[in-house]
Amino acid sequence: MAFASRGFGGRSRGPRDQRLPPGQYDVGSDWPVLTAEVTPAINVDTWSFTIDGLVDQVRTWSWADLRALPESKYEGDIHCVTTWSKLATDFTGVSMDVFLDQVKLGPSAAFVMATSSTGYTTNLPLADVTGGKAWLVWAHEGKALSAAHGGPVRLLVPHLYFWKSAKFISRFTLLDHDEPGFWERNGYHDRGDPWKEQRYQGD
Ligand SMILES: Nc1nc2c(c(=O)[nH]1)N[C@H]1C(S)=C(S)[C@@H](COP(=O)(O)O)O[C@H]1N2
Ligand SMILES: [Mo]
Repeated sequence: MAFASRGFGGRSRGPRDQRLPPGQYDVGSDWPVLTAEVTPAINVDTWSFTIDGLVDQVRTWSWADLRALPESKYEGDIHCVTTWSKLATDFTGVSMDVFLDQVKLGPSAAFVMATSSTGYTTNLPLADVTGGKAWLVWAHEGKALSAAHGGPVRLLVPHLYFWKSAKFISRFTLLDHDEPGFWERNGYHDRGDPWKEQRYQGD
């Protein structure tokens, strides 16, 4: 019998996939939806993204402004704190560096609060959204990002747990201090590095 050679239960005895951070499993081709709020209907004609706070001039981009910026792609993995990881996926958008280069950051700017049009917030050190580590994305695996997954445009910060990737992104506020966002006030870790298993406060 075929399964006899693989051991009981048919579970793979192969080495653990090196792309999986500790405590994570591979969801395969699925992409679970996790939203703590009602999914809003946002259309590209009214969507906008603003950077404010510790900047010389507040700046707002429309959908047309966004699409006129240089595109780039993230090809790699994403990790949700609820233990699923999605491996070898891809997103298309604009690097956060491109937006931040277009505003003059105040010298004391060190953190950002990302805010969604729904009111969802999540905090990030500036260093986690610069240097090619964060994007505003509108497409996943070549298709328009669905509303359930934060479309038309979401934040993507794939090196941190996925609650940092705010769906329906509308605003980045530059701060000189760290402030907890929605899940961070409700017990999640302040930074959320999956490789350090920073799931909850105190991890
Ligand atoms: N605006 C908004 N963004 C959000 C959330 C949310 O509830 N609202 N949930 C976060 C959490 S906890 C996760 S795990 C991911 C889930 O994204 P997905 O539903 O596309 O998998 O979105 C994050 N971004
Ligand atoms: Mo999550």
